[in-house]
Amino acid sequence: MELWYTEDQNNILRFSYRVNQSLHVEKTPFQHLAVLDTVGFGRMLVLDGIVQTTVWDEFIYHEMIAHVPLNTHPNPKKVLIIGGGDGGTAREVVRHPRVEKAVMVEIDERVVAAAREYLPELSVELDNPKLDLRFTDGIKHVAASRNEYDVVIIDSTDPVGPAVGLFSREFYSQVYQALKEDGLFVAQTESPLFNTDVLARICKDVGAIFPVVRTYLACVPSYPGGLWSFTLGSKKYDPLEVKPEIIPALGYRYYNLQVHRAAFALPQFLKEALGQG
Ligand code: AAT
Repeated sequence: MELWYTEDQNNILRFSYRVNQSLHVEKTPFQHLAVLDTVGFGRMLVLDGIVQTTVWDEFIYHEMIAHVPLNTHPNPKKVLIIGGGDGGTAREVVRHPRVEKAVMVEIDERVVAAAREYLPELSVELDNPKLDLRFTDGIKHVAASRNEYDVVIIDSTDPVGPAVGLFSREFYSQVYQALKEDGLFVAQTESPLFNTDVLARICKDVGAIFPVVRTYLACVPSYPGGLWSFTLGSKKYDPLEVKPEIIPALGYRYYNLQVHRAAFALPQFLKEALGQG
């Protein structure tokens, strides 16, 4: 008998994965958590019925959410990661040679525990001495930080439940204050096709606070529609002016100089919806 897991991507679309077995299911204080072993995508982390990452395509999302901002800032010594409980973003951040310290603030300790047990490819660097892992609400942590970080990476769930506040204008203002005078941040900002309105609202809010706002895209097959967006807000550095000589040779699987630049090319409907480019 074939087992299938079906994700309701939104109210008009369902996506099904063929599954070998369910490895872990629990209700945490914050969300429903499952780890599935799929046939085509390898192990998969599911929170509240939404696929968060899979071993097969995680490199695309994690390299793009980490290395675009890290190579836009010439000296990203101190980095804050919000969310990212699977460890994929932290893995990319700590391997960047100019990062000296990374603080990771995840609200749900159980996501990290599940990643440590079932997703070793992602959680591999969670005990790296550069990383300071804390379990609390990212909103609280940011509100208590002033002029502290070079780069902030918001690797959050969709804007429902505990992540709603991570997509608010007030939060982006707090991120501005938590950054140093030449700091920058990036956030995963949903599907450019299915959530164009959300993305446009985010760009407007970020643009009201940061002098530089740029959205970039990558293909993440396990997210609704495949095409995914990230939005970068910066006090000084423009990601389009990336300096090739500062990109460290890290054995990337997706990211490189050409991808960095090309990711900011926006289709016409998005240029118009976001007022960019
Ligand atoms: N690396 C890709 C995986 C994620 S998971 C996002 C994480 O954000 C989850 O572990 C969740 O517990 C955490 N989180 C949610 N809200 C908060 C908060 N307020 N503070 C700190 N951590 C939080 C991202 C997947 C993107 C999916 C796109 N569809």
